[in-house]
Amino acid sequence: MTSPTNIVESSSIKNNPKIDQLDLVTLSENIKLWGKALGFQEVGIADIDLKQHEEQLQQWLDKKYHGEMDYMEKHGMKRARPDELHPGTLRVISVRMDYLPENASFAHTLKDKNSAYISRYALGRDYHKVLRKRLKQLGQKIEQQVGQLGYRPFVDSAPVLERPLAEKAGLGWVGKHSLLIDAKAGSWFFIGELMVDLPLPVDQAVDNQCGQCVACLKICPTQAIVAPYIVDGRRCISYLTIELQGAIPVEFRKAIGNRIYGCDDCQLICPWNRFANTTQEDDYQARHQLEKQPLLDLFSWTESEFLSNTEGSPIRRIGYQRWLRNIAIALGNAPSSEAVVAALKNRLSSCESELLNEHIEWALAQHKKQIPIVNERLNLRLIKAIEKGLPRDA
Ligand code: B12
Ligand code: SF4
Ligand code: SF4
Repeated sequence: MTSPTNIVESSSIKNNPKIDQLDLVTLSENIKLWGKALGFQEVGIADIDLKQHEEQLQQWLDKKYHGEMDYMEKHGMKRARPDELHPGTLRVISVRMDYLPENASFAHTLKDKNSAYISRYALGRDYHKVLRKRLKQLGQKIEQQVGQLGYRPFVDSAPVLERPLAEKAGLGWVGKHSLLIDAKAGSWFFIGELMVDLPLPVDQAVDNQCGQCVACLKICPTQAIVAPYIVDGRRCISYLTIELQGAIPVEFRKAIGNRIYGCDDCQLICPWNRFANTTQEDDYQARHQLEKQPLLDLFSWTESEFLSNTEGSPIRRIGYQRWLRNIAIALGNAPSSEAVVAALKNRLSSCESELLNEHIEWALAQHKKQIPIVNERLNLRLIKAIEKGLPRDA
């Protein structure tokens, strides 16, 4: 995988005595070993040339696919230029960390409309913290070997194009759902990067293996994958339930079903996830049985219960009102029962916020009109596919 060419290309580096004394091939092999010892399942190295992505990134922004995620355009083309983000960067070390918990209960929870479906990446500890800490440790380890090192860890929050970088580093290919896939591990993993000022040998990208498949485009409940490799963020349930601050557009509420935080459908239908391993990290195991909690139980949490039960979890950042907003939609999509209607009315009477009340009124109207969930046939198709293809996790 490693190409020993490309080792020293800039004159400032060539004249650097620190570099002359280093065996960069051995160092890169060691970096991969240290990364794996730190709990990363894969480690690869890429150069920082993302020019070919700049136009597509700009088109994506011009179409406003980022919606309210202002940070996406704020950094402009810096996102595609790691050396502008962290001056001196020559290589990006990309890492992968698997997060699929034991007993993912995908089909079980998607089927039971009285239960809440939470994206499986969000059931345990916030991954930003886990990855950043380990990446920092990797940076320190490299620094011990080479003396002074310029490095900076990035995980998600930073405005860098993580998937194109990971693809370059040989960690997998970007699938038509826009996520990175590894042929042996599927896509249930996070990625992170360590930018370094060392001219390490780079890895080679792997071939895209999506072929003629379009399963993810077809299964998406809100048609957010508007073309192969292009996701309109504003339509994605992950954006609607996690990123969007205000009201969730009515046109998407039925299709959201019981997904109260994120969505996994495009990954669940992907044939490459049949080969995925469960995580080795205790931190990503579900807390408080969040993989299958009844909606009514979650809706009854007080704000202090919400804060204590989501401590250290990525869920916490949406805050209590948006948490209730999302559950109200799922309750609007749940089978009608006295208990559901009573819980909604009870919250309405406490008048917590205009945002929440409007969603509760919408939910109550669904029970009055007995409006069925749109895309339910799609959902049943997905459940069948999970039960057949992912029996261990169903
Ligand atoms: C913003 C964001 C979102 C947004 C927008 C999603 C999106 N597809 O862009 C929302 C909130 C919707 C989202 C949802 C999710 N996200 Co998110 N998200 C990000 C974030 C912060 C930035 C992504 C980004 O840059 N988008 C902008 C577009 C322009 O970039 P892009 O899709 O990579 O586009 C490039 C290519 O597609 C290509 N391209 C564009 N057009 C075309 C056309 C052709 C023909 C070709 C070949 C290529 C091509 O060029 C583009 C520019 O380079 C990254 C972390 C990061 N910093 O990278 C995490 C990240 C992508 N998310 C992640 C996850 C886990 C998710 C969810 C699965 C969470 C969930 N379960 O709910 C969903 C999946 C939804 C989906 N199908 O994408 C992981 C993905 C891990 C993996 N295996 O790939 C990341 C990498 C976070 C991490 N550090 O692990 N996310
Ligand atoms: S996460 Fe869900 S809503 Fe978003 S693109 Fe994938 S299937 Fe569609
Ligand atoms: S479902 Fe099919 S098209 Fe979509 S990412 Fe997976 S292999 Fe590619």
